[in-house]
Amino acid sequence: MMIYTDLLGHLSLIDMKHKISVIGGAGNVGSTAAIEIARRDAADVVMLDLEVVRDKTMGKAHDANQAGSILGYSTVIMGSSEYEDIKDSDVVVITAGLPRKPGMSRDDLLEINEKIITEISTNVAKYAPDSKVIVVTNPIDAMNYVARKVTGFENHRVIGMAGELDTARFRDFLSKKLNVARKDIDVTILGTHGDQMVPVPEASSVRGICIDNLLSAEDMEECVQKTVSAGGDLTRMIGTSAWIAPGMAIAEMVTSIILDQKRVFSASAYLTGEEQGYGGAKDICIGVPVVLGKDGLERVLPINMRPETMEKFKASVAKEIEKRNKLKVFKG
Ligand code: TXD
Repeated sequence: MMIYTDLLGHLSLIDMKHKISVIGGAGNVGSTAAIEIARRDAADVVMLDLEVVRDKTMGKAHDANQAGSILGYSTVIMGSSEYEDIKDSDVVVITAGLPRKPGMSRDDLLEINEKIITEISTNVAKYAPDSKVIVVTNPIDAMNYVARKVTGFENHRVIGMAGELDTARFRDFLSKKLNVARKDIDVTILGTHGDQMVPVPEASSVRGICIDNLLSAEDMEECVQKTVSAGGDLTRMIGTSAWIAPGMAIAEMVTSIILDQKRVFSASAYLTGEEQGYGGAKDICIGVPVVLGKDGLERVLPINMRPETMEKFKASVAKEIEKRNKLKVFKG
């Protein structure tokens, strides 16, 4: 909303709503993100999915609009299977693709999801050429790389969501160990979204008190291990990958961009080798702390890792390079 006064001095409100499109919008993560974005009343939402699930997409959009009567939001949520409908989107969120089934690793999805992300990115570049893109599909860092290459968008306009989910899980486990509120715990997680993610104790605190002062090394290691295995554990329990916390994480990132909040997230970014503190890692997308504002990914924050953390980060980078090398978009 923007307030302005007319010539007679009357105050008026102009609706300055933004537009967000969610590709894969009929799926678990996409529809949850769409509803949470809608609830914030700052943007209209297009949920786009395949023609074959058009009825399901439309039905979910109607359901979300009807929830607005109860919750009081006036956002319009539109179901669609036509790319013309994503025109003029401020942010396009890509959640389309296969999720993990129990026993699968995120990397098992590489080949099939690369095809899907390639097709979608081509359409995003055509129909929403000025948008920022948030990629969510797994394996996330590699899919973020594909989206950046195929759209041809600048680095700051293509961002991957995973770290915000991993940090949420880490905060939950730490909160139980420390018996303090989750929201008073700040953590950073670097590296690939997967077994080689790198929770960073030296960049984790309870209201600024370094976590090392509050937790034994064994308890910290237990929380780290639970965080690393959390996605797989939930997939086993639910039968598919989680969607509630992922949907909320997406909505937080979208909100920071459209309202120019400049909030800091652990997120997947394309590194050029110039970023300070990341050992010169380049030509990959990987999790680092970033500032999200109206231009998308406005800055990668520099970090000073302990030697043992740097070792883990380098191993994570090596793993991501392996994955990138398998991508069609990289091999050409
Ligand atoms: O932290 C993270 N990044 C993640 C990522 C957290 C949770 C889930 N993560 C990944 O998101 C998961 O491994 C999958 O790769 C995606 C989507 O997971 P979701 O649980 O939402 O999967 P669903 O429910 O199967 O939804 C996928 C939707 C479904 O409606 C398909 O019809 C649609 O994607 N789909 C497509 N839409 C448009 N265009 C194409 N080509 C397409 N292919 C599938």
